[in-house]
Amino acid sequence: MQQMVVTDNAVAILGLGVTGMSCARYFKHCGQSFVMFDENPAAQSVANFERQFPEQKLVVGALQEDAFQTIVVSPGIALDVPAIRRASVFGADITGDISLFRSEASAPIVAITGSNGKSTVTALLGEMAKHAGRKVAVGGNIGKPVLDLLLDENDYDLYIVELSSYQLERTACLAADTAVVLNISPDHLDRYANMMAYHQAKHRVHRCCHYSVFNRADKLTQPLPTQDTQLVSFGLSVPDLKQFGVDSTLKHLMCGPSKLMPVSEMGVQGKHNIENALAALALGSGVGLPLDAMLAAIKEFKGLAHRCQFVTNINGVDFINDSKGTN
Ligand code: UMA
Repeated sequence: MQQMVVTDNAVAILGLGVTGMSCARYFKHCGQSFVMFDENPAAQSVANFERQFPEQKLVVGALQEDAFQTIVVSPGIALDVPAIRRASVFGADITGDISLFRSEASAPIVAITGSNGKSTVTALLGEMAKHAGRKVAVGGNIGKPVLDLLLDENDYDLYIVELSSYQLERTACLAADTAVVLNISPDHLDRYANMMAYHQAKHRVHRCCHYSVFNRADKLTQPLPTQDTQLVSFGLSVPDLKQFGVDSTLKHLMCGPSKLMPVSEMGVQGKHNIENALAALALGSGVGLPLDAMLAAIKEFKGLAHRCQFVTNINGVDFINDSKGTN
């Protein structure tokens, strides 16, 4: 990994959660000192930080807004709080871990966002890439912070990252090789002024992207076409040439006029999972995954625990565990 571009010591990290800790590991690796801020850290997090970074300062409290050139803000912290706004006026670069990752990552990036299903599509695409023999790293909002992927010893040739609107809103230019907004429904409206602001945050995933995927049934997912971007759609309808969909009886996954596999052979069932599989096929095609490897993964994939997970059927009623789903 290359060295960080920041040359002076004026770096702050806001938020001592998993993102903040991954930023701390990253800066330490780069030989960059920093100050960590958290308004209300867990006692265990403070102990971990002090043990792992005894030479770095931890401030429990608000940001000193005029003291830093670069401020890396954890996703759970809103950007419109007064201290961050004032720091921006003082000329600080307000950023997030995804921007740092973008500037260092040398392998192609597939970026997945949406209101629902993003963890499932991220995990399924990861399985497809493994089936294809790729050295793939999977992370982001799904769990493992992206900067930790850079610090892994592995020589990855593909990154698959799930991104939340919080992460995207502080990422200047993602320039993913392939990206998707799976669907958009009202979410996180405690953090956004209105749906438009949430929509705009999600669509940052397409900035400078080479191959953008969208959901034909959800117009809000469609990016504005640009000259350099190839647009590919997926949806529960009969697809046009080179698009992904199903036949009119919903019995086969299709690419254009070609039947890919019977829906009945999928490892997970339900219309939402057909959509997830089609989205993953479209994304995988964008980074050159072979069709046979992708279909093999769809057959084997059993879904994620606690996400639309079939539990049992009692007296004809299906019981589904979706306790980890966003909505
Ligand atoms: N904090 C402050 N001031 C604040 C708010 C928080 O100091 O105003 C501090 C807290 O005291 C805490 C730290 O910030 O110590 C937590 O930071 P964080 O909320 O950014 O959480 P992380 O632990 O860094 O986890 C984040 C994501 N969390 C959120 O976006 C809220 C995780 O997504 C993600 O897995 C992780 O980074 C790695 O990328 C979770 C999530 O709920 C699963 N995401 C939402 C979703 O999926 O809908 C967006």
